[in-house]
Amino acid sequence: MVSTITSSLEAIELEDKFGAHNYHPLPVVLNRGDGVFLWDVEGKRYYDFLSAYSAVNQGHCHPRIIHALIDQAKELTLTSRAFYNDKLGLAEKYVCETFGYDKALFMNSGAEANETAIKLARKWGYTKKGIPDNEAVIVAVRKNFHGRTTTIISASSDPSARKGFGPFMPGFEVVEYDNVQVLQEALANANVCGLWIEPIQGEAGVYVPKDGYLKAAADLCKQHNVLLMMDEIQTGIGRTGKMLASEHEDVHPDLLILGKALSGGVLPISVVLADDDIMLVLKPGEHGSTFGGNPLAAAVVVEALQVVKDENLAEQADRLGALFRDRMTQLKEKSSLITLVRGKGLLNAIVINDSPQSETAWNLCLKFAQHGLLAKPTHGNIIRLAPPLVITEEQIHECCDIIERCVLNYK
Ligand code: IF1
Repeated sequence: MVSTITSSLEAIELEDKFGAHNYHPLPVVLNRGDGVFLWDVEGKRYYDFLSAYSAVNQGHCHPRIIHALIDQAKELTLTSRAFYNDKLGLAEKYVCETFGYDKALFMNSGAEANETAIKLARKWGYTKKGIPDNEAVIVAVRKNFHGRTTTIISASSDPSARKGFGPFMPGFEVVEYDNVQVLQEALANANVCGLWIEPIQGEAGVYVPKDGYLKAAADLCKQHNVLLMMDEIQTGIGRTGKMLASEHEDVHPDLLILGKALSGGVLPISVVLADDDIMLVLKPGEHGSTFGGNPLAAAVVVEALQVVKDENLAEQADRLGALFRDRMTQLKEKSSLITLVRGKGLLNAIVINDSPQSETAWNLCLKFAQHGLLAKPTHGNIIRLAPPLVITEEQIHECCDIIERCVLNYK
């Protein structure tokens, strides 16, 4: 018999006893979400400044997306790809027309979409670029984050992502991010099939590369016949002030990798988009997944993206993001606690004036929570601040007031 949780402590104790300890959550137990707000078991309301790592750009439980979910759930949720269904083709057409590609391959998690992109780039390298079998190289960059599978962490430069999980997948060369010179050298290797980057490095602490880096990377890929594999799982779907962060530099990746807000945080949906000369290297039976392209996800993704367009969420992120960074920059001038403010659109971060090993950022996030705002440090002394894109100007100011009060009174 499943009972209900009546206190935060009870929930935390249950997870501690019966759940793997692969996370260190803030001591907040949530049971309701609506737009920019979350509530805990005791009924306290919070502004969500993490947005499930940019998966709820449309706001928690967006009525239109929930409606699409419920309507489809009553009809058909899963057929497997052994058969066709009447929703997948519509969703494929919708995302191809939205992002300007010939074909889409739906998966579930972001990691699966990145794994799909790796297989596509490699197979394209062998069949189209003439790379000798099993010698394809994908160039990745330091401080990347693309997921947690053993192949993906094989390209990670983060010891905590790799320690204890070897042996690793060969075929990755990791070079410095935001450095065009090293790209020139790395991409000149005839065995390189892909360059795998994020347009802004989220996990690394919202690291925005210098203007022109993405464009230079795209040009070098063209010059060396290398596929540009752009992981927009966190930066896409309006988060940085454009539908895709790549658009800030007019870059059109060869392989576009999306996830998270593709479903508005309602269920796991990811997708890889590419043109025919790349996507058609995959033949029937060579790739897929049980839930990939299921009709429930297909119905949700169309509505979730239409909400982003109808509510002009990318433009909203651009406008309110600038306002937010202005407020944070003013705060930085008033407090020695903040050394840097950076970001684009509503994907921002403040860097705390303390070592990455210090508890300062964590303690500050505990203070934020006490004052009704949820955020969490990434990499020790960096606090990512990323509300749902449906936040209003008035709410942005209210949240900046909360952050300011906590920072200026921090002891
Ligand atoms: C966790 C990080 C963020 C991503 C990019 C692929 C994936 C992610 C750019 C994989 C996922 C999530 C994973 C989540 C926390 C969060 C995260 F801290 F792990 F690194 F956002 F920065 N590419 N990021 O950001 O997508 O398989 O998770 O659907 O693992 O705790 P996924």
